[in-house]
Amino acid sequence: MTQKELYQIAKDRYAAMGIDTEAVIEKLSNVGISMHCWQGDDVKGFENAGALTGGIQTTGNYPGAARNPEELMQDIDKAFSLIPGKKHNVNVHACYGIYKDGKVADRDQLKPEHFQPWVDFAKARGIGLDFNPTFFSHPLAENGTLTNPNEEVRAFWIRHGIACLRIAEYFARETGYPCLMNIWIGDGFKDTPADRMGPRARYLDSLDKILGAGYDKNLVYVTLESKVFGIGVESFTAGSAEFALSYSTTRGIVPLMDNGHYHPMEYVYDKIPALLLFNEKVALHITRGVRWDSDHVVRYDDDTVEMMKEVVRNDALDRVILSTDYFDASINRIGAWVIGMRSVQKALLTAMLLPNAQLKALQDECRFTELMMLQEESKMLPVGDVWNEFCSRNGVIGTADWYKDVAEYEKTVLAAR
Ligand code: RNT
Ligand code: ZN
Repeated sequence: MTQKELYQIAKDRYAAMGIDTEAVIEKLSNVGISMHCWQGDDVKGFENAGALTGGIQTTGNYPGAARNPEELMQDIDKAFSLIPGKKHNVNVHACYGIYKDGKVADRDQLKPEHFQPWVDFAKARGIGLDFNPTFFSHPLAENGTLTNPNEEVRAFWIRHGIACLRIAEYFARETGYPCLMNIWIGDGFKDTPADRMGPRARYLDSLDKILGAGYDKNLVYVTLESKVFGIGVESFTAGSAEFALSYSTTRGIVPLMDNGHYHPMEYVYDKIPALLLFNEKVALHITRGVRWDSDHVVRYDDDTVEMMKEVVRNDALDRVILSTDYFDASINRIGAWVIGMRSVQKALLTAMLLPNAQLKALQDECRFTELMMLQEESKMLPVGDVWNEFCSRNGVIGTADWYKDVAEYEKTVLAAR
């Protein structure tokens, strides 16, 4: 049977359940996901800053990592050519500034001009850019950034935050798409602190000073990402969930949840609807933690599907900002991007192809056996045939054959690095 014939059968089966696959394909084609640039080079950036710090870690040394802006952009293009959907943003970190004369500007001296090649890249592809100040991998980050007890050091990082707001505004102005600027710091302590409030009070003050510099709220969505712990900061992190959520709620900025940043039995999918009741927008870093916040490549697993179900069935596609955040240096990095992005899309598709109204009604009518039955039986529906059709309409290969392209690219481009 051809793919078209398989799709036709799937379409009829879904139609019998009241689900319009044509409308779903159209809807999914319009969902943009912000793809993180840092999978391509293991979060190294272009500053030659040395080791990755801040309690995050990449493992593996698969050959072919991007070594400079040209290679990274070429690899992003390759990945995008295998990811269906209209327009996905690229999410850039401040340590990915591009210096024409080779002279790296320090973090508090960053200017829009250092990111002009990213703007050119985005404009040429008609996509948007998101941004992140980089509060790690820097000599002055050793004893904390926005929580640092040394006022001079803390002021340096505040200046960095403000410099990044200007770059985020520049991104939005130039590309025509709003720019999400996410604040995350790895500040914390390896061992039991003597003062848990002081660092948080300084963090709060630093954030107030950054936001106090002012920015165009129509252009930039500032988000704040919480975290439970990091490598080397196991006992305390300043930006805990309570801190970050209270801060974002009281300051009117957007909370960002990374699903690797909670205790293992805490689920971000359960938190999404709770936050949607109190926030106009909610942002996600979609990742996969294996035993800890390991930032493994996102897969089409229960966690991802459950998160996307909350977005879809609460009709919140325009309120939940989706971005990926993982880094695996042990496999082909373009493959890693494509697998992760497609997994999020497969999860979205699965959620869109569920009889959501019927499932909700069963819950409200307390028909819990039927609810469980239908939830389970729905898992056997031919999602894959709709996926293949969605991909081919978007000009990419739906089946495993897409990997041939990556293998070829590895042989012809990556092997020469
Ligand atoms: C770290 C956070 C953060 C980073 C990026 C590189 O635990 O998830 O979002 O991954 O800023
Ligand atoms: Zn994150």
